[in-house]
Amino acid sequence: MSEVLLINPPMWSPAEHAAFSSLCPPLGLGYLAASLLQHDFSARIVDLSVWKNPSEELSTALRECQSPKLVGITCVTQNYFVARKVARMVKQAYPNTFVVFGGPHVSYTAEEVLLNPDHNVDAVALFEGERTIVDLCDALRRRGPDLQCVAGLAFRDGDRMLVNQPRPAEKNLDSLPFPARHLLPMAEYRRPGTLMSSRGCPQKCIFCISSTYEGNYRKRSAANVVEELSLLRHTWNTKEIYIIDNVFTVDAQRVREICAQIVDRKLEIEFNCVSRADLVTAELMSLLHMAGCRRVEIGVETGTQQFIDAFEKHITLEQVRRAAEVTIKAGIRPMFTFQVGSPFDTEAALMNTHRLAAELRAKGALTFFSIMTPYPGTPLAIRAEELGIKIHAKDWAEYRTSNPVYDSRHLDQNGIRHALYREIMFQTGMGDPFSAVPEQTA
Ligand code: B12
Ligand code: SF4
Repeated sequence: MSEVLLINPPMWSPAEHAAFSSLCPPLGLGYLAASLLQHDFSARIVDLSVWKNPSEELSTALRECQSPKLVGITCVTQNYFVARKVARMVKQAYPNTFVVFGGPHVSYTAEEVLLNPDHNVDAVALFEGERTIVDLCDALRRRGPDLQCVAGLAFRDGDRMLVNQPRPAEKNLDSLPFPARHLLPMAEYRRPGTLMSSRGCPQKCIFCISSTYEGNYRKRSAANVVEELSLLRHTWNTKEIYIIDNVFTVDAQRVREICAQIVDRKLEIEFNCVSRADLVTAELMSLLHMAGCRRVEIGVETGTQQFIDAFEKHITLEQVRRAAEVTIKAGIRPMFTFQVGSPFDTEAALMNTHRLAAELRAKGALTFFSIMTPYPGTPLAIRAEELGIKIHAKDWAEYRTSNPVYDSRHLDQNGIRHALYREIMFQTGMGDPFSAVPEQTA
């Protein structure tokens, strides 16, 4: 029997089997569980994304847990409605169990979550959750819980929502215990070796929630990161590591130290990470390669410089081209990511984007395309009217980055969808996106 049950709902997708199912462990729940264990609460994690029959799996877990005091459910925008179904099943089984939601979607939509007439969610943990869930468990353990003393919590009080004082983001990330991977079905993941060495981001690109959701950029020390890498390598026997930081290379000196320690400790791992075009240097790429880095992801978004500036991304197309050359020369394969359908995109500008991607592929880079999506909390969503986008989505499940949810001033939803298909057709050799529209001089 566990006092706390943490649940990752299955990913929903119109595709028969979501490509993201069972891809990576839900590290957020791993961190929450580790903090609970550290404070002597018993916890269990049920990752419904890995099992073929999630409802059956959930019923079994609920039976085995025998009336947990607290059930914590995580979700992103796309699977929010699945999370609600999970909450309903929990409340049907145990009406007195306290149900709390957390994660990037609900932190910005707490009122909608809590004031939903089904009343299956009692509270929402806003933003970072390690300290909040421990304080909440403490409050629930005491008779007559005083929820108002739990910083970072929003909760339902009759028909209204009360929001407590905000919880400051953890300054000392080294003080957090490593994720409780022993509570996760590690053998079921296609990429079990994930690690997060920093939180937040110093930039504030208008389509991204990372800088606001995770707050100021904070980093773990090199020694603390390498300790976890060593654990992944030796305890979990994972040679392939995915460093899932928003931007791993923000602090070049820390990256140098991490690389040196990986080599000194003979970890013999291969890893992927994320950088930015303005942070790529020959020296850093060469050190990363020596430490085992095989792929670096770099956001470009568009082939039009003035749009990059409007996204407040603070990189130049020149830096992108240089980053491709420098990275490839160091023996690392860069993957440049693009988004079609920004508020500024026109047919001609999209052609610039297709052209740039083709140019980078010709140099030996990989490219990945998605559709710009106004997730709650992003400046893109908050400034929708000013940016001239009309959001048509009626359901959060439509927010999938492969599905356009708005018309912009220049392109309707179909035009945006078409841009993604055109790129895919071009990449698979089924069409030529450059046939129709002349190059734009932006
Ligand atoms: C790794 C990753 C993935 C991986 C693995 C996802 C997984 N199983 O966790 C893959 C590649 C599969 C993936 C896919 C997608 N992802 Co993703 N992903 C990330 C990334 C980079 C890291 C997630 C992570 O582990 N963070 C570290 C932990 C510590 O943070 P956390 O999970 O947020 O949890 C903390 C708090 O949120 C809170 N918390 C979270 N849940 C709960 C629950 C309770 C009860 C409590 C109390 C607290 C709490 O406490 C935790 C500890 O502090 C984030 C960006 C980011 N920096 O977080 C994007 C991010 C979560 N992904 C995002 C998106 C959009 C997607 C996709 C929808 C993309 C797509 N369709 O193309 C899919 C959805 C699939 C899915 N079900 O997750 C968005 C979510 C935005 C939104 N509002 O939905 C993010 C924020 C990226 C971004 N900047 O926009 N993703
Ligand atoms: S897109 Fe990348 S660089 Fe921009 S705010 Fe998000 S994480 Fe930071």
